[in-house]
Amino acid sequence: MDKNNFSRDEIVRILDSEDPAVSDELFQNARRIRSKIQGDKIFAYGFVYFSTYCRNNCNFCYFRRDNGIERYRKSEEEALAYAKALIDSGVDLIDLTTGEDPLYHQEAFATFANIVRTIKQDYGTPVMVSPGVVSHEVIDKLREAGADWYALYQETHNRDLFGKLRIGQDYDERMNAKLYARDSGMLIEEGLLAGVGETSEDVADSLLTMGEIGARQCRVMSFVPQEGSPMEHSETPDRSRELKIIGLMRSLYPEALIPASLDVDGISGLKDRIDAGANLITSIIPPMSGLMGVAHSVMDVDTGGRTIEEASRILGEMGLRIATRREYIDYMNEVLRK
Ligand code: SAM
Ligand code: MD0
Ligand code: SF4
Repeated sequence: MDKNNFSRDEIVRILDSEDPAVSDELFQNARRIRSKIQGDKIFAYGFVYFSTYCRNNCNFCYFRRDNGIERYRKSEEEALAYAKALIDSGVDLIDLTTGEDPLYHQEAFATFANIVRTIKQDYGTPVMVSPGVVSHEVIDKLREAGADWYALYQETHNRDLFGKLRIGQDYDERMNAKLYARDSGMLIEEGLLAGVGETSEDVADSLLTMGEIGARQCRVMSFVPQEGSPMEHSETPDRSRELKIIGLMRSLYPEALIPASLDVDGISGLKDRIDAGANLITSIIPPMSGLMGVAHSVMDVDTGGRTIEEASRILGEMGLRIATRREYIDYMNEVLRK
């Protein structure tokens, strides 16, 4: 088996195999690759979901427009205070996320840009923006304000399935926003959802597409059913699938950032994802902030489970540690941007 260059058929075979020896070998190889590239370092991102308003109606999402939930918009001061607390706790980057909230793309765009600029310039910390699909002009301004990364997940690269998940949204418009950001010099993150009706062939196509479009961060999250959404009663998938996808991503893209998202299973899901080959912890959230996660909007947030301290403790038991911000910045500039 050629370890770093799986064909579509091999990917499908690994995904479909029920032999534990196949996943063990995949994960071992993934850990070996990670450790060769970055030793005992694991990166960590702070997550600030500063507006939960959204104009879209994604079938899987708690924050979809038609869900009658309580929503918030945080002010510039509040968002910056959360970001600062996360930075002081030791995260390597701040991920500024919103629902597709037109207010922050138009009238209140200055607020968004100010938050990015302050974190980047005054706090000396890299920034990822996850605002959904925005115009090229907004992407330009976010980049000029200092955003290093644009995160926008297709969820699947099967257009029919995309249409069933991201109701009323245009596949190409979403993809093109991402490609525009890449071409204008930003790093991009691509992502897929596991357990939303995709086939193993669809997953293989997503994995290969991530490489073709030059995504430097590649994510998979297991679907978690959301109250009040059309997929509320769909089942959450067995995590073995997400873990194998993480292992495959690491094998295919040795240098990529591959998240272990605390959003799916909280802090208790960290170890398995790191063992599968992830090299980045995402969704570190300031405790008692009233901020939300995405897939598990509240799990572990207020009790302090999603903190650097907790993550460090778990990594320590595995002989790993959180990378310093300097180490992250060097990795971004010397490995990912090369
Ligand atoms: N609104 C922006 C967007 O959709 O691009 C930014 C928000 S981004 C944090 C939302 C991402 O969270 C989705 O792209 C999806 O991958 C993930 N997500 C949302 N609902 C989820 C669920 N129920 N289970 C797992 N992941 C979910
Ligand atoms: C996470 N909840 O990292 C966040 C989110 C958005 N860029 C990321 C899905 O798990
Ligand atoms: Fe809105 Fe993003 Fe949720 Fe879709 S995934 S409903 S765009 S917040």
